[in-house]
Amino acid sequence: MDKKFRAFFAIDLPKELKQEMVNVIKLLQKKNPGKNIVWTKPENLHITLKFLGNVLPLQCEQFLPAVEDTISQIQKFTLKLEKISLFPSKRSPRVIALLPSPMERLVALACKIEEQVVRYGLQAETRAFKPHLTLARIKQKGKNEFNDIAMPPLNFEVERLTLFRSEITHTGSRYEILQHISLK
Ligand code: 3AM
Repeated sequence: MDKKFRAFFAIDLPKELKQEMVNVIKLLQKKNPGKNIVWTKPENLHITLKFLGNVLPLQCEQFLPAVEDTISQIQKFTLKLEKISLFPSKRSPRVIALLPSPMERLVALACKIEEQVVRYGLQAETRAFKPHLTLARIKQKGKNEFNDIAMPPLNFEVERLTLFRSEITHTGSRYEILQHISLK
């Protein structure tokens, strides 16, 4: 039997948008130097829809056609990235993220994916799904002052989802594209 690997479904960002995000990250870095902040590498910028955990190649072969069938019936849509948000709280943030809207579209996509993958033995998420684009993780515990920036709203067309393989290395996560799934 082949070895399990870590995988997740996400919305990858178009190249041009990644460049815009690099500019946003640079502005944020300038306003928030130091502080033990690990900024997301441009190639890793994504919006997670469903973290699958460790999956077998055989499981992937089984759920992928089912996910493709469902997702290919959903219309493409425009996503707006405009608001910077801090998780879990403003006073003691651990994650700096951008909130995409309309969130309902992403929640619907995540539900559709989950409906299919649980049929093939994967776990349903117990926590509420809050769509976000992680810009950085703050490694410092406790109260952290965060300086926000004004940013122009960035729009992009969501035309496909991506199944990523994720590997944790000593220099951070490394993501490999396994499959794109186009929306209608
Ligand atoms: O979209 P972001 O970067 O916030 O935090 C992990 C990352 O989310 C998340 O899956 C994305 C790709 O690695 N993740 C990692 N482990 C997870 C878990 N056990 C998880 N999400 C839910 N449960």
